[in-house]
This record gives sequence, structure tokens and C-alpha cells, in this order.
Amino acid sequence: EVPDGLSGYTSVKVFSERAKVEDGFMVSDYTYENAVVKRVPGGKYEVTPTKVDYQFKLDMRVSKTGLMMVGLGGNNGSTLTATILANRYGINFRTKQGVQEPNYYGSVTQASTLKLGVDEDGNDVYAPFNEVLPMLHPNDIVIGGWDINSANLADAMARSKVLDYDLQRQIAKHMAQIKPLPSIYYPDFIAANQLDRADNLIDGDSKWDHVQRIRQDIQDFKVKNELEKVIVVWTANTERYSEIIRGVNDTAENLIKSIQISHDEVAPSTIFAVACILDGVPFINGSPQNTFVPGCIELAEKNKSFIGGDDLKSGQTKLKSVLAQFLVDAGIRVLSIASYNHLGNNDGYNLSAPKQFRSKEISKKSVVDDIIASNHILYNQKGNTIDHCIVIKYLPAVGDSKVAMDEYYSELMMGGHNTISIHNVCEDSLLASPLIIDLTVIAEFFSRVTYRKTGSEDEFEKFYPVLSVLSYWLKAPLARPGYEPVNGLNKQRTALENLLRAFVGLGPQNELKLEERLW
Ligand code: NAI
Ligand code: DG6
Repeated sequence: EVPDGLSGYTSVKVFSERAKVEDGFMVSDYTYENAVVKRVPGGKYEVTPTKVDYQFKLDMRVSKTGLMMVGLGGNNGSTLTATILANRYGINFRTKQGVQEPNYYGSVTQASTLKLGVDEDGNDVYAPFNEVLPMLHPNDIVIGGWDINSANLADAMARSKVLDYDLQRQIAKHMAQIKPLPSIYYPDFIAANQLDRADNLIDGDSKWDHVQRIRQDIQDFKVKNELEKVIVVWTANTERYSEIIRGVNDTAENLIKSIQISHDEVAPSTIFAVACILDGVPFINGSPQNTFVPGCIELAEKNKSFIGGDDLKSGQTKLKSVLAQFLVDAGIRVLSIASYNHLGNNDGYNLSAPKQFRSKEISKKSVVDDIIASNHILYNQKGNTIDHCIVIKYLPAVGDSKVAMDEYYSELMMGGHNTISIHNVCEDSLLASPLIIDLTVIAEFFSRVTYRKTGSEDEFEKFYPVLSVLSYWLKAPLARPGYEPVNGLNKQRTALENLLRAFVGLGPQNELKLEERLW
């Protein structure tokens, strides 16, 4: 049944001439305004405004969706599962502060708002982010996945030591029913100290058989739970980087051939990605390694299958993607950033091995690249970089409570200096789990969006497979080959909000406030 009005599916009803609901689809017209800039000799710029008209089409019906996590028995996997179940069953629990109701704090889609416009007096009005258009609710997500460790999720949750005991106690009976599927373990890719966990493995050594088995697992999960869609998120251990070797993983064809001969350089995460891509299942990499080798991206392109990554942007790096951007946008020259972590969870244990640390170091460092590139007044031939140092230490005693210390040292006017020091302690997995919800919700949402150029008779088609709208939640956003990733958190959020607005026939977010500023 199609509700009346332009939306009516949510609490937000938009009356725009540029959008209408027809047969369960929201169809909107959007003029994409941009500017093409030419740098000309003498440090000058020639700017030409551009306009392209698009039509977007969104299926308003949310699909019954499953989330399969690779690394289900880890801190993120077990914390997220318990949180969803606690919310679904409305399980309150006691902490030393009193009774705690379950919630989804830290999730943009579930706990943040989006400015819709202004009221009659010209003051801003906000609505819940997930009320602008129909989105998947986390309580409805069916959870499953794989782990190289056989612990059921009640035991995995206890091992993670993240959630309060009273919640663990009440939720254990639900969690115990979930057992990770056996997974693939190529010891060379994660730290040797993880060996003891590997007691739940798919038989055989053939990497091609592993791809087929994972495809089958996804299919079985879909059928068993009567799902329309499955989204797979890698939240297993950080792997070492794979070497990019010509003829091995540089093209889609070579990558498939390499998997067929079980080439050593194909990582487990790439095996999962390929399995998903072959069946059009969105695959998101929540860890820093280069799962998406060039051949894997090409395969996603060929199969028009969504991929997104890399590495969940939860705490220190999220702050950096705001703070460094703010300083540089304020015309302050950041000279160095020293970022230090210590943590005592299994992630920290795995990262205590040099190759796995290196993957994390790369992703944590890359976050300021485009910020530096955005300001040639501050960064130029005289000094074109920020000294950026990443340290991570494993300290078992602190468990999941990660300590992050950062020092931003900057140059001010007339040779002055400024030091900003930040000390941040947080339960790492409570910051990371809501990001997995958002990635799932937004990936499901974009799998319902198609577009075409206005006036074209072509079929509507899906967005480009590298789903860079997910960048907000990712430390080292995967970008379409040939494009630079955008790291600044505010830019990432603006893109998301404006896309949502475009789909309901609203123009981009603006803060002009002319109601107030003009007579
Ligand atoms: P964890 O170590 O608690 O969990 C990882 C799980 O993956 C373990 O249960 C392990 O047995 C399993 N595993 C390893 N290899 C596997 C394979 N091939 N197949 C299936 N399962 C496998 O780690 P945690 O804290 O849950 O983090 C997961 C990933 O997310 C790590 O790469 C971490 O760096 C990344 N990450 C975590 C954040 C956080 O705040 N917790 C934030 C950003 C990224
Ligand atoms: C310590 O750096 C371990 C990592 O897994 C981080 O906890 C995780 O990548 C989150 O990093 P950040 O920089 O977003 O807080």
C-alpha cells in the first residue's frame, strides 16, 4: 500500500515539486551543481559552474536483511550482537549508576539528527536521521557470521569483557544460541599469537573451494532466515598487507586465477570479498589491510557489486579527521601529530605484531593526506607535510578500555606555537559497534537507490560499486580508482546528508540563514 503525500513512509513528509512517490518508489529530480576549476599560470584559477540533471529512484521498501560478520566472536562481533538483542528484547540492566536501558548511542543513523530546514520563525528544525527516508532498523537485522574460534557468542561476550555483567547474565541464553560458522585461516596473514584461537576452520586448503564454501554459507543463511539481502562486514583481526604482484592480484582475471591455484598472497579477507562480489553481496572491510587489491576492485566493477572500506573510524582518528581539518581550515599550520594508543584487548594483542601494526599505522596515518593537500598556503615546497607518528602498545590490564593520547603541535602567526593535548579513554568496541550498524543500514539503503541522467531513456542503474558514501565511518576510505579519498568528517557527513536530501527533492544543506541575516 502506498501512503499519501510525498513520503508518508516515515514521520517526515516532504512537499517538493521535485520528488514524488510512485508504485512504492521515490523518484526525484536533482540538479547537481558544481564548478570545474582550471589552474592557469601565475597562480590563477578559472572557475566554470557546471550543472547536471539527474533522476534518482529509491525503493521505499526496506529489505529483510542479514548481517554476517567475519570475526563474529570478537569484541566487536559479540558486543554488537548483544546490543542488538538487548534492544530487540528490551532488556534493561543494572549498572552501578542504576538501571540502564539499551540504546544505540554512537550510531549516526539511530542516534543523530539531520537538519530539515527552518520553522516559521526561521529557527532550525531537526529530525532523526533515519526518519527522512525509510531505513533498516538494527533491531530487525538478523545476525550471523564466521569466526576461526568456536566459542558461542555468550562465551565470546564474556571473553570480550566489554558489557556489564547484569546484561551478560540476562542475554547469555540468547547469545549462546549463536555459534560462528567455521572460517578460513591462513596463519601468515594475522599475528602468530592468534594461533590458539584457530579451532573452527573450514576443511581443506583450496582457496577456490573456500570461496565456494563462503558463497554457500551466505546462501544458506539467506534461505534459513528468509532474507532478501545479506551484508558482510569484515571485523576479524587486522591482516598484514598483501603484496601487489603483477599477474597475481592486479586484475580481476588474475585474481580469480590466483585463487584457483591457491596463491599464497591471497588473504582470507580477499577470499571473503571475492565470494561476496561474485554473488552481488555488499562487502565492507572494517579493518585496515588492503583486502581490496586492484583485481578485487576490478571484479566489483565487473559484477556491479558494492564494496566499502577500510578500517572503522571510531575514536582517535575520527577526532583527527575533525581537528586537523579545523586547524588547517583555520589557517593554522599543523607541524606534527603524535598519536599514541595503549589497549589490552585481542585487537591490541594482534596489533603487537609488526606486520599487522604496519597495516593499522598506514590507515591511521592516511587520514590527514587530503587535509594537507587542501591548503598550499600552509603546505608547499617549503614544507609539505605533517610529521605524523603512530604508536600502539598492548597493555593487557586495560582490556577494551583503549587509551588514546594525541599531541597536535602547530605554528601560529609570527612564529608562535600552539600545542593541543588530548587524552581519551573509551571502551573501544562500544565505539566501533555502532559504526557497523551504520555501515549496514547505509549499505542496505544504497542498494535500493538507482539513478539516471534526466532525459535519458537508459535503465536506472546502481551507484558505482566503491561505496564511498560510507567514508564517514572509515579511517582510510576506499575511493574509486583515479579519485582521492575524502577524509574530513564534516565533508563526509555533508555528502551523506545532501544525498538524502536530494532523494526527497530538497536542495543541499546550507547555513545561509538569510531569514535572520537579511531585512
Ligand atoms: P577481536 O580480536 O576481538 O576480534 C576479531 C575476531 O576475528 C576474533 O574473534 C578472531 O578469532 C576472528 N578472526 C581472525 N581471523 C579470522 C578469519 N580469517 N575468519 C573469521 N574470523 C577470524 O577484534 P575486534 O576488537 O573485534 O576488532 C576487529 C577488527 O576491527 C580489527 O581488525 C580491528 O583493528 C578493527 N577495528 C576495531 C575497532 C574497535 O574499536 N574495536 C575500531 C576500528 C577497527
Ligand atoms: C589501537 O589503535 C587499536 C585499533 O584497532 C583502534 O582501536 C581502532 O583502529 C580505532 O582507532 P581510532 O583511531 O579510530 O580510535
